[in-house]
Amino acid sequence: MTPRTTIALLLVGVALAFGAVACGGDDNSSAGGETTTEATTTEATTTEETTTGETDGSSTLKGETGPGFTIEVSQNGQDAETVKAGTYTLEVEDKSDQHNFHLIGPGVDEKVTDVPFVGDKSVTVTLQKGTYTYQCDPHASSGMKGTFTVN
Ligand SMILES: [Cu+2]
Repeated sequence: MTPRTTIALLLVGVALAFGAVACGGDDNSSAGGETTTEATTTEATTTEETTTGETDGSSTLKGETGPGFTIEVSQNGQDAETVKAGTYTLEVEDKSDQHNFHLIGPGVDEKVTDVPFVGDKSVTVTLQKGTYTYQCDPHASSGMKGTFTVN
């Protein structure tokens, strides 16, 4: 991600340099300068969107299970305790082949990952008012679970 960001910044820098040169020239080249600026904006926006999608976002929930006997759900980097009703992208990071991620609640019974699975998996879930439980099925009885409230 860092190399990509660096390249994007370099491109912006080059584009700005060209723009400055164009603006410094005669009046006829000002249109070209504007075009360059627009292209730069588009690239910068694309980079931001990609970054935002990967890190947070109001309609994204993150789930994490393993590598130890821990499971959690967070929103915007904070432990999710109350969440607004709506449709979410649930991004689960399964860090162990001994645990899974299972979300249970009103209208939802979603085994996002299986026990042997290790890696990232995303699902779309629609959350309604009520209490949702996320758990690792083999270890839920040992406390490897949690809840959050949807209102
Ligand atoms: Cu487990």
